[in-house]
Amino acid sequence: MSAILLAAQWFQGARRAAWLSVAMLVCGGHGLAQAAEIRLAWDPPTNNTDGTVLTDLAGFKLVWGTNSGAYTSITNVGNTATSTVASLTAGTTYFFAVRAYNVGLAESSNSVELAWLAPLPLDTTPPVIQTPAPVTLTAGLDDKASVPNYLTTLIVSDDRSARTNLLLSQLPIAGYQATVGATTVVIAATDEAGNRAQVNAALTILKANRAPVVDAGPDVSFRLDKSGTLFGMVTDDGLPTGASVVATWSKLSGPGSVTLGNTNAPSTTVWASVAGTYVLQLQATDQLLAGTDSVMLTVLPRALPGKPDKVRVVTITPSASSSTSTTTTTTGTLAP
Ligand SMILES: [Ca+2]
Ligand SMILES: [Ca+2]
Repeated sequence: MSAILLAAQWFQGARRAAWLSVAMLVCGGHGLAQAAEIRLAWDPPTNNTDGTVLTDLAGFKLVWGTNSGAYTSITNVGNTATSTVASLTAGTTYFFAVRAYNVGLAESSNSVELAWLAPLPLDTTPPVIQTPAPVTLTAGLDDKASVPNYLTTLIVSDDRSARTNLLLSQLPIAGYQATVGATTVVIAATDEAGNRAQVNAALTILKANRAPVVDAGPDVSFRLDKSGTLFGMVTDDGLPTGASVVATWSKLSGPGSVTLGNTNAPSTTVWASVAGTYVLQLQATDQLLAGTDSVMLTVLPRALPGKPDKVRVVTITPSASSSTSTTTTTTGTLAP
């Protein structure tokens, strides 16, 4: 509320003009949303323009408009020095003046003009935030992922405050390393009047796919005429979801060919075509990533029968042509 002193030039009939002070009391209100009203008051004149005492004051007329000096509205308020103008548009500047008239309906000139900006109602409406679409990220091998910055693309508005004047925030903040699982990101906006709104954005962080873990088992040794057993092992994290893990044996090096009972079974029987040292690789893939390990085969020569003891004479039968009988002992070795 404020009191403003105005000066008005006062005319009445042929009497001399006189200056008088007019007090205009201003009170802005806003009983309705986006509407305002003003209560005006002024000091009645006491003299005519010629300096004589004003004795036949009959009333006042209040004029106003939205352009200075161009009054489009007028109200005869009668012989009272106050008036209220309602239903003014909030946020609009109005210009008011008042003039007096006497019983002869002679009017003074307008008082000094009063400019008044109809105040807007208090802002009690918080900003409106559009909830961001759910976001799904894949974690790194540390099972963490960086929280995105939601604020740069946030769709938010307010009835009064410009977007650039809104105070925006998000928690966890952008760049925070969130762990695998579901995370709720709270996004808030506060307007210039302090009204706050918030929404929850859904952030899902998926565990990273890891390659199958492959163990080709202990080195194997067997003879050529026998078989060996590979004790490989494959494990996987089950990702990608639904993908089957396929294991495959292959020969990396070795002098001959290798035959496996099942080339896709981590544990299986193995034969070799020739003796020697072989390196076999077991690889397993989950369709996206693969793991490998190798095992050494030592294929020993075929086992041979042990050689007989030395030859010895058991009996000697004289030949028909021989006339004498002789006893001898002979030794030898069998070829391996
Ligand atoms: Ca607001
Ligand atoms: Ca995997």
